[in-house]
Parts: sequence; C-alpha cells; structure tokens
Amino acid sequence: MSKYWLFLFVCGLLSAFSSVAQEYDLYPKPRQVTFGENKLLLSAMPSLKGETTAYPLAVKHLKCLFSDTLPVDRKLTVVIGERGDKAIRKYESRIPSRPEGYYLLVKGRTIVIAGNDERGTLYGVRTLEQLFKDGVIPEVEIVDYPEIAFRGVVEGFYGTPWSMEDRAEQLRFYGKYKLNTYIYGPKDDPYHRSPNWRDPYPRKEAEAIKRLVEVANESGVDFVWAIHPGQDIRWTDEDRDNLLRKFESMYDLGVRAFAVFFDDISGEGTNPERQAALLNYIDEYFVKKKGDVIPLLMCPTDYAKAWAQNGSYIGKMGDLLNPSINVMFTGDAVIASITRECVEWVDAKLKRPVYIWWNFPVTDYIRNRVLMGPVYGNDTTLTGDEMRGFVSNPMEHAEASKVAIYGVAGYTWNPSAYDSQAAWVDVMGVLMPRDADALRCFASHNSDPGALGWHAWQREESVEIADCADRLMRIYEKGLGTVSPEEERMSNEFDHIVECADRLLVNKDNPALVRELEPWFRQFKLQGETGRELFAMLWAYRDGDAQRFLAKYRHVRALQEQTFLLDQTCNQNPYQPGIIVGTRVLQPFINHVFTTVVKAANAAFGMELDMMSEYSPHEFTTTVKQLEGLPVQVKGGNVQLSPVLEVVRWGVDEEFQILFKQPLPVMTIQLYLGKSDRSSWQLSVQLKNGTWKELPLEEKNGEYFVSVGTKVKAVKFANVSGKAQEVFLRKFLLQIQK
Ligand code: 14T
Repeated sequence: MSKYWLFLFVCGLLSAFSSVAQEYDLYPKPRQVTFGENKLLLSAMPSLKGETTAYPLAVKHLKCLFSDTLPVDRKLTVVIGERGDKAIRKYESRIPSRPEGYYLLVKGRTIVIAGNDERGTLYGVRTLEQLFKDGVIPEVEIVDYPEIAFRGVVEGFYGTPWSMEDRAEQLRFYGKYKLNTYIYGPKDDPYHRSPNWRDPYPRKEAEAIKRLVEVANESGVDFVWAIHPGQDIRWTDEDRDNLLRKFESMYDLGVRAFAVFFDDISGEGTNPERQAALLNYIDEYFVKKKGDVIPLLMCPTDYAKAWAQNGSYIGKMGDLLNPSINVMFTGDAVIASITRECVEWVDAKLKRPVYIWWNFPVTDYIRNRVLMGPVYGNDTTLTGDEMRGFVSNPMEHAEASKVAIYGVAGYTWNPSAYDSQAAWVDVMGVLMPRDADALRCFASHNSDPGALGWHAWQREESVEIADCADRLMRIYEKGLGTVSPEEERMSNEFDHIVECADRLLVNKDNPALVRELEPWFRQFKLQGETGRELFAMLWAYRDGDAQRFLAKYRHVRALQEQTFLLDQTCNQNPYQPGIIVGTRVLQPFINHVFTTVVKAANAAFGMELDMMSEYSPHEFTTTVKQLEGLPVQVKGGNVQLSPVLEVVRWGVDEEFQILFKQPLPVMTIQLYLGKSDRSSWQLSVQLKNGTWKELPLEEKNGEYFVSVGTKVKAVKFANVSGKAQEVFLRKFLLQIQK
C-alpha cells in the first residue's frame, strides 16, 4: 500500500470514529441519522437561501451559529424553509410528513434544513446546533420527527412556585431539547386558583408573565396558561364571563394557549356536565374565535384511574367535550408509571388520545426529599395515536428537575428508542460538565420517594451497591469478624460519597443547582462521613481496641446529631420538614450495622452504649427484637417512630417505650398497625408525677387514635393479647402542642 493510500485509510478511520462520537451528542436521538465521511469547516459566513420565506425564529437561531464578522463564502450555502417554500422544493419529498418533522442534510458545501412546518424547521436548526463543534459540522443526513405531539412540563405542584428567572431558564432548556410545552399552573399562585382566579394579575406580575411569554416564543415553546376555578366556581353566566375575561387579559399579555384544571376540588365544581358545558363554551367563543390559539386543554376531577372507579365521570367527559379539547390524566394512580393498559382504558373512555400529566419528579408530597433518578418505567410502545401529550410535573427545585425533564424529552420524542440510563448519565454532564460523576453519585442515592399509602410508588435507588449492602448485612448477622470484598466496597462507597459531596458543595458550573440542593449535599456528606466512621468503629471493635472504638463511636454520635440538626433547621415547611438522603439503601444499612456493631461492642467491652441508630433527643427502648434501635424522629415539633416496612413479630407482653428528654405536652397519638383489634394492645403514658395511666384506643379511618392532652414523661405500647402478633408498625405519631 502506498503512503498516500495509507494516509487516506487512516483519515477514513479517524472520521469514522469521530462520527460515532458525534452521534452520541444528538439528543433527543433523531429517527434516522447517516453520517458521511467528511466534515464541513465553517470558517466563513455562508450564503443563506430561503431566508425571507422560512420561519423567522428558525432563521434567527441559525444566524446565531455563525459570526457576522466572518467574510461571506458564496460557495458555502445554507438552504432553509418549510414544506411549500421554493427554496427547499428540491428536497420536499424527503421531509417526513409528520408535525414538527424535518429533513437535515450536510453534504459538500451545502446545508439543507427543510421543515414539515415551522417548528420542524426550528428543530432542524436545533439539531444543527448540536452537530456544530469548534466551527466544524460533520456530513450527515437526518430524517426526524417527534412521536408525541405535546411534550414538556406542567408547573402544577403545591409549594413555592418557580421564580420568573427559573422559568425563563427552563423555557430555553426546553427549546434546546425539543420540548414544545410549558403549562403554567402552580397551585400556590392565588391568581391561578382560588381566591383570585377571577381577577387580572396586578401590574408587576402581569408584566413578568408577558416577558415570560416572550421568552417562550423565542424558544419555540408554547406557553399554556392554566386556570383552576373549581373550588368556588358558581355555574352562572357571571362566573363564565369572569373566566373568559381572565383569559382575555392573559391573551392581551401574549398567551396563545389555555388550560382549565379541575383537580383536587370538592363540591359543586366537580359536576362533569357543568364542566364540559363551560369548556365547550370557552372552546367555541374564545379559542376558535381567536383563531391563533392552540387547542384547549383540561385536567379532569377524576384524573387518575384509582379515583375514576367505573369511569362514569371520565366517560361523560369523553362524550360531552368537543373533540378538539385535550384531556389530562395521571395514570393508574396519582403517582404512577404510565402503562399501555391504562392508556387504552382512558382513551376509550375519553374518545381521544390522552394527554398525560406525569407526577414525576414532583416532591410536594415528600418535601424533605429530592428525586434525581432516571425517567423509566413508562410504556415504550405507546405512539402519538394513543397519547396526545406527555408533560412532567416537576419539583419546586427547578434546576434539579432538569434531570427528569431531560429524560422526558427523550422519552416523548421517541418512546421506543428511549434509553433511560444513557439519558440519565448524559444529563449529569449537561448540568455539571466538570462534576458530572459527583452529581451522578448524589443522584444515584437520591431517587426513591419512599412514600406509603396512597402515593405508594417506588423508584430504584443506590442500584449499583444495593445488593452488596444487603449481602454485607447478612454477613454481619453471622458475625462481625470477617473481612469481605463487600465490606471494602461499601467502605469505599462512603469515601466516595464524602468526596463527591465536597466537590458538589463548591461546584461552579451550575450555581442554581448548588443553591437548590445545598442542604441535601450537606446531609449527603454527613451520611458519607457517618458510614465511613461506622466502619472505623467496626474495625476498632475487631482489633479489640476499646479506646479507639469509643472515640469512633463518639464521632458517629456527633455526626448523627449534626444530621438531626440539619433536618430540624433547613427546609422547615409544615408538611414534610427537613432534609433526608439515601433513604432506601444507605440509611437503613447504616442504622442496621450501627446497632449490630454497638451491641457486639457493648458485650465485648462490657459497656452500655446507646445503640439507637439515628440521633434523637428522646430515648427508645424495647423488648421487641425487631424494633431494637428504631429511630425516634422529631418532625415539625412532633415525635414519631420511623415506619417499619416489614412485618413485625411481636411476642406476648413485649413492648416499647419512648422516654422524653423533658415532659412533653402530647395532644394525640396516631398509630397504624395494618390490623384492627384494639383489645390486643395497651397504650399508657407516664404522667409528670411518675404514675402510669392507660389510655383507650379509638378507631378512626382504619387507624388508632388516642387523645392525651397532658404533659407526659414517657409513652409505652404493649401486646397484651396473650399471644404473639404479626403487625406492621407503619405509623406511631405523637402530636405535640406547639
Ligand atoms: F391535576 C392532577 F393531575 C394532579 O396531579 N394534581 C395534584 C398536583 O397538583 C400535585 O402536584 C400532585 C402530586 O402531589 O398530585 C395532585 O395533588 C394531590 C393528589 C392527591 F392524591 C393532592 C392531594 C392528594 F391526596
């Protein structure tokens, strides 16, 4: 082979490899991508064809790619336009006939961007942006379109609404990743909901919304403004006109997309016939009359299948609502994975493809946590014919929600090609280029909502070490003497957590994200340190070094107390106050091993150290084996036992006691055992004078309830049935007078 051929061969190889690398950068992944051999160097300003007829926003974004200061190169051309435009006629047959679809070609000295419609052209430019690196674009041919028509976010949570700056930044992010919808519906905006839904926004807020709509328009995102009138609406012409007047005022601010939400209401407002009549009226006398407003959207009162029961309400909506009105639904439950079965069920009832309101990564029901895990579990065979829209309800932490939103962008673009793990790994680099690995470590340990009851829905967490943690706990049950690979792996993981948390706390790539998550990063660091010192404790015990053990024990205690203090001071909302991390694998592991090691050391060194695994100012003692070391938590001033997930075997006359640091004014005690046989149990409180007093258990919505109403020093709960019991101890909550 001559030197010349060898040279060409190597060049070919190089370009082949770099092409593959380029492909990874395209997100959401296009339908069809064929990379060519060569690259286009953009060192000059290309001449534009179709510039005057193409979608102006697409042209504007295109021009941003090139710097005006460069000389114009006549031979370098960019052809741009929509189906029907003269400029791109030659390529029209290659444009996919799908809404928002586009054809993109980079070949020789020509770039073609041909949209099926205006959004399509814009998306062609978006893809070009992603291909553009250091003034170079690879040769490529792309045919692409989204599967789901409406893709994006519904700011629909309870709690502190996003700031206007958050929202503007979000809109740009959505535009970049081809999400086309932002629905404005924060539950705690009084002008969205009762009491002020009838009134126009005050001047300042109105101005801010107007500016936001402009950002949405510049980003190619539909700004949907939602109203939530159901809690106090009267079914009168007056309130109908009030609503239309409000919509009119939003139209004046530039809004061209509207929604009406009827979720979480009671009373008159829930009437399906009335709701449908109102919506049809809005549709006919506002939406269709304006002509430049996109189809009306509504959220029904029975928005989850669990509530829809036989589906008579939702069926009525299907029958009565004008066919152009889109209807939202959250799936089988309020918080749920979207299944084909449920979509088919609701589509049949609604007589139209459903518009999914996905309650992930929303945390308004678990406010002390953050959900940073991947988007997975939704049916990947669903098509646009079955699902009209899919929007994510995020956390009140806007920047942190991008992890999930990025996943939703990939899933909705093309469900069947969506790779949840790859998208999740990618987004870490998008959010924190220099600390992607650290952010990933944090995210991997903070993904499970850990909620019970109505909202029971689980996500995997700490997947990479979950099995290892499990095996190690079983090894320790047999004895603490052996060193195992599992032990090394877990102890390394805690080291790694401390390293990652420290880096995250001072990260400079994404100040907004650090600001939102800082208390969780700090808690994560404490968790890592606790885990690390726990092993140091174990190793001192193993060495028979009582003194070193004691030092490490004291350190762990101090770390536990710091965790407690952080939980008591940060994020003190009235619902789920505090900051918790790594709740599914890490914390249970730490608690379990701590108790085991302290117990063993107490026996070996003849000590009586407290083996309660989480710091609490109150003391917990028990004769129920499984409850040993159960954490007593102080939450928003109330005292509760950490819920036990497994079945508890509770022997005859076995009991537990909670001893308070100082007498507490206990109002009520609520407990849930998963069973109702009141006579098996005895609850007593110790009064200030030291005497014990038994209190009757009442039954209330399947739970036990005890009125106390006095200062008590301790509480005792015992099995007095005369036989062993098997129960859940899912709730033991002492309501303290404030
Ligand atoms: F409109 C709905 F689709 C919806 O999900 N509504 C709310 C939503 O604003 C909230 O963010 C979400 C998650 O908590 O759930 C709905 O609110 C609820 C749901 C409940 F089951 C509020 C209380 C509940 F008991």
